[in-house]
Order: sequence, then C-alpha cells, then structure tokens
Amino acid sequence: MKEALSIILIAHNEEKNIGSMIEGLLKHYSKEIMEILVVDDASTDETAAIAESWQRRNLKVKLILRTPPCGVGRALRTGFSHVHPQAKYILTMDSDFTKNIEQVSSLLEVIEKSDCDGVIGSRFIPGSILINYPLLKKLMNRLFHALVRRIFHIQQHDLTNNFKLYKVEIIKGMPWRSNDFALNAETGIFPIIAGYNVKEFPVVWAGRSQDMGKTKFSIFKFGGSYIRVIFYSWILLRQKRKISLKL
Ligand SMILES: Nc1nc2c(ncn2[C@@H]2O[C@H](COP(=O)(O)OP(=O)(O)OP(=O)(O)O)[C@@H](O)[C@H]2O)c(=O)[nH]1
Ligand SMILES: [Mg+2]
Repeated sequence: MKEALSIILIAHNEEKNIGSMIEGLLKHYSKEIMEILVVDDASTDETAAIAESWQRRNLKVKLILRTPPCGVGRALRTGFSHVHPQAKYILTMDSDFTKNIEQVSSLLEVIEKSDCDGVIGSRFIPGSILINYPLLKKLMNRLFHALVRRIFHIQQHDLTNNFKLYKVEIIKGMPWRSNDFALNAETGIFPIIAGYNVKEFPVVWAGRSQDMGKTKFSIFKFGGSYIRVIFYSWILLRQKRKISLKL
C-alpha cells in the first residue's frame, strides 16, 4: 500500500505523548501514510505547539485546531471531514497509544489480505494484553458489550477501542452522532449494523503511566452517552430494515 492511509490522532493536553506518537508513526509507516491529522481541542499545554513543529518539518502532518465545545466525538468527526479525498483507509488512534504503533502493521495486513471492510484493535480476544486497566472501567465496559452484543446480535468483542482501521467510504457514510467518548462505541457498532464485514485483531491496551499525563475519561461523566449510543444504534438498525424491505 503506497501513501493511502489517513491517521486521525485526537488530542487534548497530550504534550507528553503527541510527539512520540507522530514520530513513531512516521518512522514505521512513511510508505503507507498519506497524512496524519492531529485534531487538538483547545489544549492548554504544548500539544498544539509540538504538533505544529512536526507540521513544519513534515508535509504529511496536519494540525487541526478546534475551539470549544470540545469532545472526542466532535474531534473525530472534524478529523473525518478533513480526510484527504484520495485516502483509501482511515485509522483512528488516541494520542497515548504509543504501545500500539507497531501493531498498526497488523491491522493493515488484515484489511489488505482479507476481504473485510474494517479492523478493530481488540482488547478482549485471545492474544490481547491489558496493562493497568482499571477494574470499574473494565466491568462497565464488559457490561456495555454484553448488552450490545445481545441486543444487536454482534459477534465482535471490543467495539469501543479507538484503534480502528476502516475503508474511507465506511467512515464517510455513517450518521455519527455522539459528541464525546461515546463516539468510540458508534465507530464499533454502526458499521457492523450497516452490514459491513468488520474483523478484530488482538492488541495491547496500556493505561497511562505517571509520565503520560492525566486521563480525560470518566465513567460518571460519559456513561450516559454510551447508553444513548444503544438507542442511536437501534434507530440505525430500524432504518436499515426499512430500506431492505423496500428493495
Ligand atoms: N480532541 C480531543 N481529544 C480528546 C478530548 N478528550 C480526550 N481526548 C483524547 O482522547 C484520547 C483518549 O483519552 P484518554 O484520556 O486517554 O482516555 P482513556 O484512554 O479512556 O483512559 P486513559 O488512557 O487511562 O487515560 C486521548 O488521545 C485524549 O487526548 C477532547 O475533548 N478533544
Ligand atoms: Mg488513553
């Protein structure tokens, strides 16, 4: 694959990680990468300055500066709308996913060598490794997945990890709705409900160590948004059924 990959890195106060993410991705995948879109949401630290210095040095790095209201969903949607028209694949990643950089090649291999439309970097299948995953977060995550898998008859085990590789047309064609972290659930569920062939590949997930800055996720703040995604998914499923009835 030659320069067909658009990578979206969402970032809010990630000065400790964003430089190594950009550097690591460019070092390992200069042949595959068409662009790295860093979507910064009003960071108050050096995140934007670091990304800008990379942008000056490398034409593939593009910094997108958002203004409030902030949010993971808003940032991802902004990233989606800026993807280069000639990109073939979109890879989404968090800015603290330095341990996943080497695994990008595995995701690319799966999508290139099989007939699938997308690959989810999965934390919950044999071969996955979890480091420092807080117990409450894991429990809520598993509960959410149990519900979603049962309601929508979904086979995949991890829908909410923001380490996903899709063909561009899938990302461009979905009715994304959430403004916050819950968009990471939509990017897992919506394409599957729409009928696309989505595979999983086991990955590492490492919680932040002390030198990686603070987390922005809170179950109490964002939990309700994940429940709303179940409702949005149900609407999408109904629309899909209506369309297939008409055909
Ligand atoms: N653009 C943007 N990015 C955000 C916002 N909130 C969080 N992020 C980014 O979303 C990603 C995930 O946030 P994290 O704080 O790592 O949350 P987490 O991965 O669930 O938990 P930890 O890794 O344990 O902190 C990181 O790259 C953050 O910088 C936001 O409002 N806007
Ligand atoms: Mg994180």
